[in-house]
Amino acid sequence: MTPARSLPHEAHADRRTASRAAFARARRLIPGGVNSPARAFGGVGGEPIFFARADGQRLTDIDGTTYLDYIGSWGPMILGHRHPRVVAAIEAALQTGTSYGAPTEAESRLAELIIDAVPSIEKVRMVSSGTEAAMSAVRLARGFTGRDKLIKFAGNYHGHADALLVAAGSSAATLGVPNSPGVTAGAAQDTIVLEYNEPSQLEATFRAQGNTIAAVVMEPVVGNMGLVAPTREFLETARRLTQAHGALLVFDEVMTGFRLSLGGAQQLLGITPDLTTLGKIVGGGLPLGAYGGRGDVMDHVLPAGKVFQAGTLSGNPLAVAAGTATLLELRDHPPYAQLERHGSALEAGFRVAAAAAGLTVWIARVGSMMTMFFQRGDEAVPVMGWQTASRSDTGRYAAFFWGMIDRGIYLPCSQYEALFFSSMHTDDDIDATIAAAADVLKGMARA
Ligand code: KE4
Repeated sequence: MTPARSLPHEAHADRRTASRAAFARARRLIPGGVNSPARAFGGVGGEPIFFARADGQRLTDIDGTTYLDYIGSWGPMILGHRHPRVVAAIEAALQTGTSYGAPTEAESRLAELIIDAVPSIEKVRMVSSGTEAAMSAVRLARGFTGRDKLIKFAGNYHGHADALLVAAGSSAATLGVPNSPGVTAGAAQDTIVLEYNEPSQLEATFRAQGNTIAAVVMEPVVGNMGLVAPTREFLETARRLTQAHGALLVFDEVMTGFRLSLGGAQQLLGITPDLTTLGKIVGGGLPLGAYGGRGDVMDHVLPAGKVFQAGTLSGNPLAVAAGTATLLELRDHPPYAQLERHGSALEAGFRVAAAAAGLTVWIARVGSMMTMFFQRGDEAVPVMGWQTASRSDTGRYAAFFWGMIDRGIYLPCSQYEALFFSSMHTDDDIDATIAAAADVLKGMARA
């Protein structure tokens, strides 16, 4: 993988003097100057941009430049930033307290909305992040089945719990640490990593050791190696084998939940897992994750059962208020038809622009999640898993990223992430994004 840092694409850095100074200060205080590596621009070279505010579909950096936002905080901001209904809900919750460490009715109200929306969820437990949700779901699957082994897929990212930080995607892949130092052999020994969209590998693994497997954990639509859609056969094989061998099927819908439909990828694809993890949108941009599923499984969670999981700020009133307002807005005014229309236009526009520039790309999209993979050959190769995703031309992606930054479009700072857009993006925004992409790609063709 070409380290993008060696390919200086960051033109017009002089426009971002305040960001550069802020980054220099932050690096003295915070490892790498960021509180999450995905923000470090490691996948595109150059220095991260510091932001001052966000409004609707736009971000404004501390140098005063405004961008069309195609990250949306890595997924949560499906309604755009500072949606009036979400802001009002947070302000109202603020009037009565920020954290009680005791149950509130608002948590039951949000639980009802989640259970009503997500087909697999009969009971749900709230936590503070997607990582916590995935970590807890794995512990629950192991506690429920009494088994140790876990199957995950290369390029899938489920947060940074040790057992799941093996061949991980997202910033682990971007920064070349899919198997992080500090994850001990003991912690990873029960994690089996297979290739996504390879049903034969699932068949062989279950044939060999099906009675030792507690769970298959997967992104039902992958965002963390760039966007990779599942084949029907792959999904149905995972569902069939877990059922047949007494293992649990866990869909990690932290990214896809409430984004691909109100019921997430599982509703869109018609496959019901045993457990589902949630994050991002469910908290409306505040720290909230959740895991839920079959009632007979969830009743093993302490204090109903014996599988331990706890959290001081789990079900935090402000995050619950933001998540509730977000899910109510998505239920009352579903944006999915508009998101599909805009996604289809963006995909077609990027495809035409890349072809006109003579650049080889593979574009994958589901709803409002999309990735344009830059490839080296003359013929586009379908990206079906990490083996093909990891052959992407990350240097070309970096050039595209910086060209779009210079035109006021903020894309994910890695080839191995999906872009997201919101219900606040307009037809004009989509058209302007396509025009900017055509301009950048044409320039890249000449380079
Ligand atoms: P958090 O712990 O970051 O809330 O959720 C972890 C997680 C779990 N599962 C999936 C499918 C996810 O996409 C994530 C987090 N996604 C990354 C972006 N690809 C978050 C950005 C970051 O790490 O800063």
